[in-house]
Amino acid sequence: MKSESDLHQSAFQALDCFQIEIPSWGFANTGTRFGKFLQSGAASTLEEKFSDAGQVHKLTGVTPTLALHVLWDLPNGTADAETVHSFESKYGVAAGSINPNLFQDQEFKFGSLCNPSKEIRERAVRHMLDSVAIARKLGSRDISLWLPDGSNYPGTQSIRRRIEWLEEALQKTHKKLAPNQRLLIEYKPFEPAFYHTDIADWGMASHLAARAGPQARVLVDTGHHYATQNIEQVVAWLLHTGMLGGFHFNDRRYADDDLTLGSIDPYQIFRIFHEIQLSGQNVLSQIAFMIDQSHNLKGKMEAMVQTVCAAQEIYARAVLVDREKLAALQDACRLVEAEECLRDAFWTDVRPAVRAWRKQRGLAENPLAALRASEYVEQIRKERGARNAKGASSYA
Ligand code: LRH
Ligand code: MN
Repeated sequence: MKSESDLHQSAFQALDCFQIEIPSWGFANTGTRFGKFLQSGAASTLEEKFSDAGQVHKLTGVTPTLALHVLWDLPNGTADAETVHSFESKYGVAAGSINPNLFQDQEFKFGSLCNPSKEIRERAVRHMLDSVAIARKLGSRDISLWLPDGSNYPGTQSIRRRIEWLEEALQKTHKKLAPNQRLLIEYKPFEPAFYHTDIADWGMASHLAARAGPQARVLVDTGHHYATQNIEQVVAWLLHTGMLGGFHFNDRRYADDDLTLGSIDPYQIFRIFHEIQLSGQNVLSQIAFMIDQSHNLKGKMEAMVQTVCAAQEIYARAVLVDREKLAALQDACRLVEAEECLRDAFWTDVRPAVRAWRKQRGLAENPLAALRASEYVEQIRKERGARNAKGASSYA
């Protein structure tokens, strides 16, 4: 059995290869259908989003990439590549996953890749191919697709024909991928559609990824599950079948609430990280850790730094599980001892170890306190306040 210091040593090593991608839209003024509470320091230009991401990476050392949403961040498509490269070198953060926007154009009212109109489907596929071309130009590995497509009333759309159109569209997209690129398929059970959603669960996403081609994988957004669903079991199956491509981490009390990771159920994220640890370190490079949150009330910079720190701490705890001992107790059906073996790690306060890891890497031991001391938030409030008071141009 591993000694205390061995376990801590493994937490240190684990933290060395822990990285998490942050979303550009996490810095923007976002809201719910009932409205937006504008923050004077919110980012709305791509440069401001890179600046904020650069600050988070400077403080935490583990967020080297920024997820971009095509129509929100790259309205000129591949023509924006030079601008992106200049921001990458200026702010020390690289463009990460490229997220197509197939959910805001009026013509996608009855669907995009699944729309009954062949013409509209072709326009949606073109947006997918543009997104692949942008990712190639920026050197991004992942094209991360979420589709709102679905319907609101029984009988109003053909679920079967939409599956065929989707398979066709994803195969066309997969054909355009460069050898190092991946197509991540994100599922969601409902919203904005409230009768059927075309990619509603992991099984559908897994089938579509397998049918699209060998570089397609499934993306698990932790907020995209029914409240009663066992998410770590879904993760175990996707790891077992080799179809897990990555995560959108957030937390929720009810549905797709996009709250900050670990704020409601930190044990949930711990159980997911534990399943990943059971697959060993070599799968890590194949699993994209990304944050997908909407900071409607919390200060956006604070919420992002808080989230990254929480993810590090919960990840380090999952690494502490004595998996050898646990496997023996599980197979011996020593239930309480097995449960206590898992919970011991969860209840271990790793914060001193994580602070020590940060100190050893020349990083702020307490990034949230360092953010406050930096007065970065005050600075961006001054710079952006007047503009933001007028309300933002695009959704994020
Ligand atoms: C959909 C989603 C998707 C993003 C969006 C911002 O709910 O999770 O990943 O495109 O949020
Ligand atoms: Mn998501």
